[in-house]
Amino acid sequence: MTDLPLARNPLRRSLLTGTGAAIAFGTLGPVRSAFAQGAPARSLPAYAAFKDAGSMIVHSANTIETRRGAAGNGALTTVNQLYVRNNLTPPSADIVAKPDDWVVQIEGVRRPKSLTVRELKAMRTERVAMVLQCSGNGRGMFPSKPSGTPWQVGAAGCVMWTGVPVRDLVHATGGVLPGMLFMTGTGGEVLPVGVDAKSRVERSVPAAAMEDAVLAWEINGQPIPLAHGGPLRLVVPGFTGVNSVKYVKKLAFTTVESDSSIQQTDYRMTPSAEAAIRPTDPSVWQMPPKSWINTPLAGVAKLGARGLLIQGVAFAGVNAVKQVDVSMDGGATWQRAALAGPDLGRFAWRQFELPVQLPAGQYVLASRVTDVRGNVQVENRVENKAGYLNSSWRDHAVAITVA
Ligand SMILES: Nc1nc2c(c(=O)[nH]1)N[C@H]1C(S)=C(S)[C@@H](COP(=O)(O)O)O[C@H]1N2
Ligand SMILES: [Mo]
Repeated sequence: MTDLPLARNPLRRSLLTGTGAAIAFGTLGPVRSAFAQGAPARSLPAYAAFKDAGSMIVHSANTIETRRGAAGNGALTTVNQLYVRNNLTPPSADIVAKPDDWVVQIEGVRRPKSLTVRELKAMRTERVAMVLQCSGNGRGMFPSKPSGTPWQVGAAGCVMWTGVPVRDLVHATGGVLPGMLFMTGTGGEVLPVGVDAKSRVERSVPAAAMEDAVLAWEINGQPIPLAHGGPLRLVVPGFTGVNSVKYVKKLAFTTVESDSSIQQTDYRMTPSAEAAIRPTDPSVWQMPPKSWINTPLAGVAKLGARGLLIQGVAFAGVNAVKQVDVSMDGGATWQRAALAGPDLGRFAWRQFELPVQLPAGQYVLASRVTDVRGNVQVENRVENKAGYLNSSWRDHAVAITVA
């Protein structure tokens, strides 16, 4: 019903699928909330058809999350189980047909340069494992029901990227010019004629993030598929997903933040009471410490001969995980869990596990991570208008019954 005005405008309908875009067209008024989650879709869209359908929740053609627990407790998330989020309709698949021909411009350095992926591949490569998490992951747990996709825990995964360290590129191009405070990546979506250029996906992060950032062409050892930003993606470890710009066509060091809507009027921690997201509110950049349990899930838990093995994942943005504590009584008391599996570096998540024996009864299982700097996962979500950065251990707790 509320969809009608959009149906009359095929351009908007096909191009714009996210909250950022909705804000760019701030005149949409009452259609915004229906629009913000994209066109309803039950099956995987063609560009993400390779996903493991049984593991995914298809919110819309451009918002697809991993079901809680579906990806198990592996160190890395397989590409066919990794969530997908596009703010605009992705570019044509033609761009990944000849990935080595893709060109990226480097600007804001002493010797600005255009480089093909082929040329990048001839440079020193680096691998980085990192959590890719949408800023809105956990939005579905906000009782305030902010508009936008109601993600649970599955707009997140941990993947390994291979590419050229941005600091090497900066070195090769003569260094960053003085006064450049930000690193700005521009996505390769082609905006149809007449669409405001502010709708482009262009994100700025503090320039210091270049020390960890990579221009990547591989994800988990395979060429990056279109769905995840191939042929080339800027990845900014420790920062929320929106900062890792897909199909990156320009990497610029800039004096100011991008004037794009996705930078200025979206992805900011605006207090809930405000009417609109304001460019002065803090941008969603580094991820706060967060963990959640993947087994058991809420419901009746079956105990094995050795009791119950509580398992989950924990990460802390740019900082390594120090410890994870697990509660079985909704946070009244805590026990230290063991960190399991390989340590893939400070930007990756760690698996944690705790074997427990539980008499029949009801339990509320929660996990709480502490990073090496002493930052502790928050008990309660930080309320904000758009429902970003929900890291609350309370919201992520699972109620189980042991029969
Ligand atoms: N070019 C481009 N980059 C983008 C986006 C986009 O729409 N276009 N979406 C961002 C957002 S909001 C997220 S959460 C991640 C999602 O990455 P994924 O689809 O590979 O999981 O990509 C980010 N990079
Ligand atoms: Mo996102």
